[in-house]
Parts: sequence; C-alpha cells; structure tokens
Amino acid sequence: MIDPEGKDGGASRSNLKPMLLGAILGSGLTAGAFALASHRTLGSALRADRAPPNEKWSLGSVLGMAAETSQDFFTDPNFDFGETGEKWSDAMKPAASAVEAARGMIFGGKPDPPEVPQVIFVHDAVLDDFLGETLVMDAHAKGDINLLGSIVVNADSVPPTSFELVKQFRSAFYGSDAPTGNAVTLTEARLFNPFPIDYRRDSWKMHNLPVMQSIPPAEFLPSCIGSGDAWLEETLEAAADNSITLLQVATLTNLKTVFEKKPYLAKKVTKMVWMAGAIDVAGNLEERHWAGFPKMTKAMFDKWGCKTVGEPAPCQDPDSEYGRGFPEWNVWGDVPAVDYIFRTTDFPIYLAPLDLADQLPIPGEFMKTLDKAYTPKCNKMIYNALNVSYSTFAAPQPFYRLWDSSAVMYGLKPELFGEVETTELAVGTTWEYQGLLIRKSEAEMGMPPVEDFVDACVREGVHSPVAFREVNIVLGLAEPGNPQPIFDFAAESACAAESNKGLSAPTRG
Ligand SMILES: [Ca+2]
Repeated sequence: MIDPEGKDGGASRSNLKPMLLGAILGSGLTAGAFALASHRTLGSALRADRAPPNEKWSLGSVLGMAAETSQDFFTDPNFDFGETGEKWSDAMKPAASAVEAARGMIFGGKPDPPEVPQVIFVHDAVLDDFLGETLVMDAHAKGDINLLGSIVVNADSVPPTSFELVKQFRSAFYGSDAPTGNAVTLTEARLFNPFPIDYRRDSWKMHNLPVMQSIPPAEFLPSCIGSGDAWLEETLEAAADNSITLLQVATLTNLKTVFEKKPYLAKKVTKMVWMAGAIDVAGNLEERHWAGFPKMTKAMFDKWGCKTVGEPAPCQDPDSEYGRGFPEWNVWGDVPAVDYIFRTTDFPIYLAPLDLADQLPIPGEFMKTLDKAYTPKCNKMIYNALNVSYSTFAAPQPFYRLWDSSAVMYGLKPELFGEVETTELAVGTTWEYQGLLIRKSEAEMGMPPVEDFVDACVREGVHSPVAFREVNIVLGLAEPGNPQPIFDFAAESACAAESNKGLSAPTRG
C-alpha cells in the first residue's frame, strides 16, 4: 500500500492525480474481477457465518465506498493535496481498506496482522496503570510495538489528575525531545456502575506526591484533553483490518460506545488483552462499600450442587465476607458493555483475570526486585515515580497485586505466562448474578442455569437469550509458583533505560 509519510510522500503534485486514478481504478477493477470470478464463493462468504451479527456490509457497499471516495476526489474543486500529501492518504485509505475487506469477504480469510503490533492502551489511570504506561512506552522505544496512544476511562480515578498523570509520565519518559504521536485522550463513555470514590481518589493522591509534582508539565501535549471516542474512531477507520491490538485494563465502556455507532470497526482489531473477571476465585467488590453486591448465598450454594468451597471450582464460600462476591471491577463497572462486546464481536480476547493477578503480589518479592532495579542508566523520574507510588499505596497493603500491569505484560511478553484455557463464557445480566463470568460447561451443569443469569426482560425480542463467546483465559505463569521472571520484566521496564534517547516521532499505523 501507499505510505503517505514514507518514500512515496515525495511524489510531485503533477503526478498525484494520475497515480491516484490508476490506484483507485486498479483497486476497483481488481475487486470487481474477483467478484465476477468468484460469484458463488462470494455468496457463501456473505452469509451470516462470515459477518458479525450487526454487520451490514456487502461487496456492493464496499465498492460503493471506494467509488464515493474517488468521486469526491475528482469532483470536489477544493480538493487539495496540501503540503504533506495528507489529503492523498485520506483519499486512499478508505479505497484501500474497502478492497482489502472485499478480498476478505470473497476469500474468507483475514489479512495478516502487522509484524510490529499497533497498540492502543485503554486504562483508568491509577498506580498500576502507570507501570502499564511505562511498559508500553518502553516497548515502543525498543521497537517491539508501535504505541498509537492511550485512552483514559473515567473509572478508577478522578479527572483531571487521571489524564494529567499520563501526561507527566509522557513528559518524564520523553523529556523535551518529545514525539508527536502517543496520543493521550479521555473517553466520554459513562460507566454503568461507578467505582467507589475511596478507590478513585488515589489518582489525586498520587498526583500530589512530591515525586510527581517535580515532573515538568508535558508542554508537547495539547492543553485540552482530546476525545478518546473520536480518536479511537478515527484511528480504527484509518487502520487496516485485523491490525490493532487493544490492551484494555478498564471497563469495556469506550468500545461499546464506538462499536455501537460503527460495528464494522471491530474488524480492525486483531486481538484484545483485557484485565478483567474472576473465574475460579472470588471477585473484588467489597462488602464494606455495600452488602448488596452480587454474591454467593447459601441458597445458591445448595442449588448449584456445591459439595464444599471450591468443589467444583466456582463454588465460593457463602459464609465469608470477602470470599463470596462474584464480579471483578472491570466487569462490574459496565456489565452491559461486556454483554455487548461478547455478543457482537469475534476478535480474539485474552482475559487476564484475578486468578492470574492473585499469583503476582506487590508486597514482598516484587518490591524487593523493584528496589534493586535502579542503575545509573535508568530514567530517574520514571523509576522514582513508580517506586515511590508503589511504596506509598501498594506495598503496605497485603492484598495488592499486579492487576492491570499483568495484562499489559501478557500482551507484550506472553511467553512469561503459562496455561491458557480457551473456553466459551457469558456474563450474568440478572441483578443477582450481574457481572459473574460463567463457562458454558458450568451453565450446562446449572452453576448457575442460563434462565437464572440472563436478564430476559432486557433480551426479549432483541437478541438470542444467551451469548456464549470464545475467550482465552490466561490462568498461569510460565513456571508455576515462580513469578520472578514477570517481576524482573516489570522492574526492567520501570527503570525505563530506553527513554529520552532522542526518539523519532512514532508513526501512526
Ligand atoms: Ca485500572
């Protein structure tokens, strides 16, 4: 394909129209020829099994899109290539992705994902998310990924400190020699169940630490925070099919917002790694916030046929205050969004649940590893910001785990992790089971039965009563019982030795 910022960007203006005409006609003719030659294949490819439920695409609409683009170009008297050739690339992108989609529909396959993952990091901006930010910036600096940008969800943090912290980490990492990419945005999407304010204010506390206050403001980022939804839509529109990796360590709220508007954009995603859920362990809602959270009761324990706690695995202790709640916060925060994504998308999901994070405690060996990681090569601002924040907020709390950063690390280095269970999951939508992730095999055994956990009032006449969806659950470490290689990877990134080395601006994928 044509690279507007690369070697073809220097094409002279007089050459551009004929070149573009050739490209569009060529693309259209190629797709048309495929359509004629593969009429029968096309028919079957267009059947529902190829298209996600909400998708209204057809080869006709795809080719129409390409034609419309070229028409704009040839009929709009104000159409201008500008100095940078941006218009040219704008005109080409829909045509190119239309042809790609047409090929996909005819031949049934997805294009190969890019060699360097094109990453969007979606998080809610508190403590562990900033080890995540450092991990993705460090991986970007090493050339392992292309970080397109971060989207902050207004969930487990409070604005403006949430996105100000992201800007400070960018500033500390890049210094004044800052790249123009690596967007920082805030989604307008609203959660269904808000996080408790005593969790959220931690971003305010972190922002007020002297170690954070000493970081100079990120002059290179716009003072107004951009719309995470508009940015995501625009970025996905411009991306090739099967090209975007979502590292999602917040609720799925922002994805529902964008995919509801443009369901076809889900095709741009090659995979999503999501920190969420509690599979065979208790969730993390706390009864001190509210005793009414969905939880295992004695009646359920008996109805499920539980023999004892953990036998079978989903049987939580109905007598324990802390061990019987079902949901994990990134699910509970927006259960309708989980249900929507499960029903309407088919990109691979890698779930990093509490079952995994439980094996990665912060107090103890992780803190020791982080303490020892400092060398003169480290970026002192980043290293100190993380070390002081973890020492202040996490180290004194025995329950603290590498929650969100475990998902980020899985996304970057899956070889550090072990057992992955591929299974079909649904999410509970009735009030008493809201947010419980349920394996199909468990539902078939009545743990719980489908009619108990699917909200029929919501679903009647809208969707099928239950949607199980294939999910890959990351359950273990590469070496069972030994989290040290993961701690080492985290600590090496926290040192941020690759930062501020005169990096060139990251490119938009
Ligand atoms: Ca988070």
